[in-house]
Amino acid sequence: SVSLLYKSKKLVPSTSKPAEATPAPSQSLNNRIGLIKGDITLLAVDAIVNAANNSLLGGGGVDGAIHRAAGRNLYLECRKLDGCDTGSAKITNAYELPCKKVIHAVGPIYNDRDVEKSEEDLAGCYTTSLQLAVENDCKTIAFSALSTGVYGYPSDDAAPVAIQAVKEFLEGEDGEKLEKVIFCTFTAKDVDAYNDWLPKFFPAT
Ligand code: AR6
Repeated sequence: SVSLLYKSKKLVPSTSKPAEATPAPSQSLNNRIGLIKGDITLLAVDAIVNAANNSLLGGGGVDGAIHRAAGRNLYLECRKLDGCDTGSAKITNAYELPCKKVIHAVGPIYNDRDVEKSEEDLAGCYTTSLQLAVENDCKTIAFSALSTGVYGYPSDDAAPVAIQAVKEFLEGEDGEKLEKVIFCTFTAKDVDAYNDWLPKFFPAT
């Protein structure tokens, strides 16, 4: 099952303002961020973001789960993509998954001697994925916690990089084209990290 963990307190506009008033950007942003815990392969959003590797040919963790649930046609499409650079992403169809598209992002293998490069590559995954979503008319997108499994990125360091990149995108030129960005966590350490960091970037005023 998939449980909803984070929901902005401000779901409806304050009655103290006229109904036609445009909500402040920071206020409307809150309603467009979600946190859940569960299996990303079950989500019927427009796009889910896979934690892939440079080959894009599958692997363990969430990548394995996505390929198993999507079926062999996903593998066959991925074979045509010629891999993907670290810090970037490519998009495919979703086949037997309930979502419409799969975005395969290649997070960095965490390097504690070059944290800046790890941060840059991780942020690049989120920004590229959001851009691909917009270009493909995907309005709802769910991210797995990229790099925080096999690739060793500490959850408490990865979460603020992910949240900051998403916030910047939502505030940017194409941000309004996205209705909902969901962080899909799977383990307690990631749930804890997002519960700590989300209110700092998206305060529920
Ligand atoms: N739904 C959502 N999240 C999941 C699921 C799931 N079904 N299964 C695991 N996670 P990882 P990485 C979480 O290791 O660190 C693969 O072999 C997991 O708890 O899947 O980016 C690839 O092919 C963790 O928080 O990806 C690459 O070679 C998060 O997904 C390599 O691992 C990411 O963990 C990528 O490593």
